[in-house]
Order: sequence, then structure tokens, then C-alpha cells
Amino acid sequence: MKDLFLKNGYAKLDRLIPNSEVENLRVLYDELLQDKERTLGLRSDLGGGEGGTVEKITQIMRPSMVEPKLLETISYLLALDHVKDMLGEDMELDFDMLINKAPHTNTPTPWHQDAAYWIKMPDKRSASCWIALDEVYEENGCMWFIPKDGDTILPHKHYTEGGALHCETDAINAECIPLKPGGCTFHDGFTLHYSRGNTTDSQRRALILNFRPKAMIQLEREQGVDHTGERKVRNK
Ligand SMILES: O=C(O)CCC(=O)C(=O)O
Repeated sequence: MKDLFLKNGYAKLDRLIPNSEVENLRVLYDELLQDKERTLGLRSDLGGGEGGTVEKITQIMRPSMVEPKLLETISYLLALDHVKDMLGEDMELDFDMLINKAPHTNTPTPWHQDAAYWIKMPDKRSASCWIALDEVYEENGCMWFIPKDGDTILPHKHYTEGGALHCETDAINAECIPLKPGGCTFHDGFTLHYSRGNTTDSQRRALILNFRPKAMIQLEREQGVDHTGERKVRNK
């Protein structure tokens, strides 16, 4: 996995966490999805919907600030172990997020590189662990990746004001990664990725943990970046 991650900028792990842990996470996850009061300010529709309409792609930033029990689950520890193994002992959790695709919302997450959302950092190591809490496949929005080609960032734009960033890319080499619940992918900040909309009868729940070097987290915090704020292009 380490070799593939370092070569392509992404890799998959068929099982990160046991089914019992998937069950625990689903309970906490669904409570957060339903609780619009406690998640206010951290929650938005990545699919560009406005307040009042059905959320197509619910994104909740830093869910463990609202529900600290998440940090007691073994997912965070297991993901960090893999990331340290791939990128070094100084890697730490920067932020977590939930991204849920509601049934029959059919809204893709557009092609983008996560680093476009982040400030410029001298140490470019990062890994996002995308944990599937449902079985994921093309029709409900599993992840697709394009093997990365260096650390350049393509120009990114918003589709809608405050909505997801996207960039133009040739997706001919894109690889689709279906997963069972409890499986995960790791991708770095420069790896292009996307997911199709959810056209099925059930939700597509993912918990995403982002890791980077401790010193870079400090740099972000000094610049006021804690991943609770607006979505915008920060890294041009
Ligand atoms: O869950 C998705 O559809 C997109 C996830 C994503 O863009 C990310 O984890 O960086």
C-alpha cells in the first residue's frame, strides 16, 4: 500500500476497521446528520444546495468537535498508524469531516485536488483516509482517482458560490475504487479525485480523516486555518 500511495498518490485498503466499529460509527454519524442545531456552522451542502432545500451532499467539518466520542473509536488510531507508516512519525490528525450523499440526489463531487482548498505549505506531505460506512460503488458515489503527476495544482473554480471547487481534467486514466463497509482509501492533497452522484435508494456515508505533519498543522493554525471556515481557493 505504501509503494502504491507514494507512486500514484492514492491506495486502497479493503478493511481498515471491523464491522463492530462500522456499526458504532454509523450510530454517531446518523445522530450528527440529523442534528442540524449542533452542527450549525460546520455543515453545508457540497452539492451547492441552499438552506431549505434537501441537502444533496452533506458535508460536516470537524464532527469530532461536536461529538468527541468519535475520537474514542479505533478508526482514528488505525488510520494514523497507516499514515505514519506511509509518510513518517510526525504525521497527526489535522481535521475530520463527514460527507454523506443522500439517496436519489445524483450530484457528483467534481474533480478536484484537496490542496487547492489549503494554504501553501513548505512540507507537502498529507493523507486523507476516506472510510466507507456503506458499501460504495459507481452508482452511489465511490471514489475515483487519477494517478498523480507531481505536486502541481491545477486552476480550481467554484460551480456555485461557496460550493465545491472543481478543475478541468482528462479522466481517461481514472480508477474507480468500490469498497465494502469498513474499507478505505488514502489519497494525498495533490491527487485528483471525484465521485459520481448517488442514484440508489440508500445513503452513502463516508468519514474522512486528514493527516499532515505536526509542524504544518501548527503553521495552518497560526494563519487561522482550522478547517471550520468557508470553502475557497487558497493555494494558487
Ligand atoms: O466523498 C466524496 O464524494 C468526496 C470526498 C473528497 O473529495 C475528499 O475526501 O477529499
